Formats: sequence, structure tokens, C-alpha cells
Amino acid sequence: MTQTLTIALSKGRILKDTLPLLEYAGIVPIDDPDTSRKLILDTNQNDVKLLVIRAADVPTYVEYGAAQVGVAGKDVLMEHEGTGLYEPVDLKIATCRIMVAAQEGKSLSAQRIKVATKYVKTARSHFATKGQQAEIIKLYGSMELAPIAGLADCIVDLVDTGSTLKANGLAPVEHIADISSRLVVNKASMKLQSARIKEFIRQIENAVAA
Ligand code: PRT
Ligand code: MG
Repeated sequence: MTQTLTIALSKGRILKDTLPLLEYAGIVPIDDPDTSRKLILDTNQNDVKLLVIRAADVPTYVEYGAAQVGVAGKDVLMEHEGTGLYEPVDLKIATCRIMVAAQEGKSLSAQRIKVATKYVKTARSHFATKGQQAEIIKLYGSMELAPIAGLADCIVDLVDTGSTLKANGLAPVEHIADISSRLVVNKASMKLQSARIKEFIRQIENAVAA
């Protein structure tokens, strides 16, 4: 009997960049991920399914074993509070940097600064490591607005080309980490479906190398 392999992916750029890697591993969705409204996609292999969920929910699905494997941004994984995940492969897709950014010319040397971000854990640990007091203000999106609107002195956000920062009068101030997407694996599945999952990991490693 073959057990189903369920792969959790987030819609958007990670899904787009993961599909070629899956195809290299012989897995092709039957429904068109761009147009289908289904959240669970069948593939050409009848024991492989794709879940299409919010980026921040991927680690949770994999940790609880609702999906045996998934693809998540390192930014999302650094915020995840759980313990039950292996991160065996850097897929080198959806790359960017997580950075501190502020209005052009703005000094961040105050005793205590306000930092707006969706990356609360990462921001807190960055400023703690620097020994700078920071009040972290949690936002869910459009971080670039916060300094302009006077909500915060700076933001912690993802930067790729830098054009979103620039368009909003912001400039990068500090580099926190390089980000890419990672293959994540449920710890129990790695034991229980060891052969299947190791084979899948090997195929994905080959796809990344190709
Ligand atoms: O929509 P939902 O809230 O569920 O998730 P999401 O909007 O975070 O999903 P999506 O499709 O944007 O994918 C997010 C994942 O892609 C992140 O978790 C990262 O791992 C990865 N990624 C890579 C990025 C970027 N690059 C990126 N540039 N995610 C977001 N951006 C945004 C950034 O937040 C900023 O608004 O793009 C803008 C900056 O781009 P530049 O080129 O103007 O610098
Ligand atoms: Mg989005």
C-alpha cells in the first residue's frame, strides 16, 4: 500500500517557483494552479497531492503532519514557533533579504526606536543582539507605509530589488539575513515514510542542482 504524499505550498511566488522543481521530480498538477480555485490539487501521480495555503500557514500544516513536506520562505520559518520540522534543502528560489529600512536621511540612533514589522521575532532578536532598545509594532502588511505615516521610525521587511522601498522614500539601513525558500519535512514522517521522503528529497536536490 502506498501512502499519499501531501506537499504544502504557498500561493504566489513560491508556488510559481516550486512547480518547475516538482516537474523535474516528475510531479505535475492536473488542475492549473493559476486558475483553479481548489485548495487541494491532484497531480499526475495519484498518491501525490498539493495543498495551496497561506505562506505563514505552511510550517503549521507540516509540523502537525497534515502535509508531510512543504515549501516555506526562511523569513516565515524564522518566525515559526514550533519544533517539529526538518529543513533539509535550500531550494534557492524566491530569494530576497530581510532588512531594516527607514526614511532617507533618518537617524536611528535614538535611545528607543519604534519598529513596524510582520516579522516580530526576527526584529526583536536583531535589535536585542545589537543592544538597541526597540518597541516592536506588529503589522500584517504594507510595512512601507509605517514610517511615512509616523507610526514607526523604521521597518523590518523583505527587500528584493529595493524599488518598493524607493517608491516610498525609504532606504535600506541594515541587512539582517539572506532569505530563500526551504523544503521542510515533518519529523515523524521522516521516520515513518523514510524511504518515500528520502527519495523525494533526493529528487528535489537534483532539481535544485540542475
Ligand atoms: O499573500 P500572503 O500574505 O499569504 O503571503 P505573501 O504576500 O507573503 O506571499 P508572497 O506570494 O508575496 O510570497 C511570500 C514569500 O516570498 C515570502 O515569505 C518570501 O519568502 C518570498 N519573497 C521573496 C518575497 C519577496 N521575495 C519580496 N520581495 N516576499 C515578499 N516580497 C515583497 C516585500 O515584502 C516588499 O513588499 O516585495 C516587496 C519588495 O520587493 P522589491 O523588489 O520592490 O524590493
Ligand atoms: Mg501577498
